[in-house]
Amino acid sequence: MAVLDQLTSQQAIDLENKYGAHNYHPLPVVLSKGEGVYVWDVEGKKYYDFLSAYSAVNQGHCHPKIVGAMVNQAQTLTLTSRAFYNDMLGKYEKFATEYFGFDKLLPMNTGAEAVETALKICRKWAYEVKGINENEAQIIVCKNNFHGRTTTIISFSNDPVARKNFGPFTDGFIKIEYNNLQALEEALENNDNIAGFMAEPIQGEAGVYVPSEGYLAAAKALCEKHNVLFIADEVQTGIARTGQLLAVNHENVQPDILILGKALSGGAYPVSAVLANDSIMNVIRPGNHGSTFGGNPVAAAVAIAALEVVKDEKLAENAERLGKIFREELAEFAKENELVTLVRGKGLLNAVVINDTEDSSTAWDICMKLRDNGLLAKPTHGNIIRFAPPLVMNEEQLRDCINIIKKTITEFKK
Ligand code: IF1
Repeated sequence: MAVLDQLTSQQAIDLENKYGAHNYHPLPVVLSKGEGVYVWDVEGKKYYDFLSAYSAVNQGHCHPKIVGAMVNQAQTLTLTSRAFYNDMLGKYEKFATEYFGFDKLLPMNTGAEAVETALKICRKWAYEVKGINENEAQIIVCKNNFHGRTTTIISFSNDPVARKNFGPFTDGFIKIEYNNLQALEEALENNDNIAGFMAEPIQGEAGVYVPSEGYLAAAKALCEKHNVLFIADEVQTGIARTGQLLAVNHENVQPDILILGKALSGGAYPVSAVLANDSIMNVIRPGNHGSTFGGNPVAAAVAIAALEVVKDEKLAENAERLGKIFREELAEFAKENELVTLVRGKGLLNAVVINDTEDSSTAWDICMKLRDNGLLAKPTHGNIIRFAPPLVMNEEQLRDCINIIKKTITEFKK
C-alpha cells in the first residue's frame, strides 16, 4: 500500500490502531472531506458535523476566505521564528487587540499553551506588580475544569483519567466549586497570596455547565476588590460560539487576561493567543517566554481572515438565534421523551443530558445511531451529549438536524 493510497474506513481505523498512540477513543467514522456544516467519510457518506472539532470550526469546514489566506501566505513565507520580525505579526496583533479591546497580544499555537502562558503572566504580575513573595502565588481554579492536557494544567484537574500516573504535579492552585460566589469570596478573603482566578465562562467538557446569570460579573468584581486577576479561558466558548463574540460579553465582563484558541483560526491551523493590557502584559520581557511557531505569518494571516469571517457573516447573531430554536425544540421534546432529561447551553454550545447513569453506554450508543442517520456528535462525560455545529449553519439545516436528533432518540432502543 503506497502511503497516499485511498483507504476504506476500516483500513484507516486499522492503521491508526496499529501505528498510532491510543490516546483517543473516536466514534468509528473516518472523515476525508469537509465543507461548511458538512463532512464526508471515505465511502462518500455525508454528515452534519455537530461537534465542530470541539468548537474549532465555528466558521465552517474549509471556509474559502480562511483557506485562501492560508494558501496565499503559505506560498509566500511560512515561518521566520521570532528571532526576526515578519511583516504579518504586527498587523495581526494590531487587528486582534483592537478587535477584542486589549493593549497587547502574546501569540501561541494551542489552547493549552495559551493557558500556560496566561498562568505564567499572572504569576509574574503577582510578584512584580502586586508584590506577593516569590514562589508563593496561588491561582484559584474551578472544580471540573478543562483547560488542556499539560502537566501543570492537569495538576489542577480533578479528572482521574487525565491525572493518574502523570505526577508529580505543579503546586500553587486552589480549587473551588464552579458557579459558587461564596466559595470564591472565602478563597479570596484572608489570603494575600492570590494572584488570579481562572475560569471557563461555560464549563464545556464538564458537560456545558452555564453558570447563574451574573456569576461572571460578580466574580470579576470580587477579583477587583481583592486585586486579583480574572482570567477567562474562552478557548471553547469564544469566537461567537455562545451567541456573543465572547461568552463574557453576555455579562459585559472584560477579563484581565483573555485566552483564545480553536476557532481563532477557524480550525484551519493551530492558533492561540493571550490578550491583556500593558499594566499586566508588560511584565513579560525578552527571554521570558516564547515558541518556535508562536506568531508565525501563516497563523497571523489565518487568524485575521477567521476573525473577519465572524463579523462579516454575523456568526454570533446566528448562533444566538439558532441556539434558541435548538433549546426550545429539544426542551419540548424532553417533555415527551423519557430518554432526554434536559437541554442546556448558550448560543450554539449546547448539551442534552440523557436519562441514564454516567457509566452507561446509552449516550455513546445514541451517538452511533446519530452517525447512521447522518449527524456526528459525541458524548462529553458519560450521559451528556454535546451539540455544537458550525456557526454558519442556517435555520433549514438546523431544523433538519433537530429532526434527525428527535427521530434517532425516539427510535432508540437500549
Ligand atoms: C482533548 C475536551 C473540549 C478547552 C478549554 C483549553 C483547551 C481546551 C476550555 C486546550 C481544549 C479540547 C481538547 C481535546 C477535546 C476538547 C475538549 F473534551 F477535552 F475538554 F473542547 F471540551 N481550554 N479542548 O476546551 O486547548 O490545547 O486542545 O488546543 O484534549 O481531548 P488545546
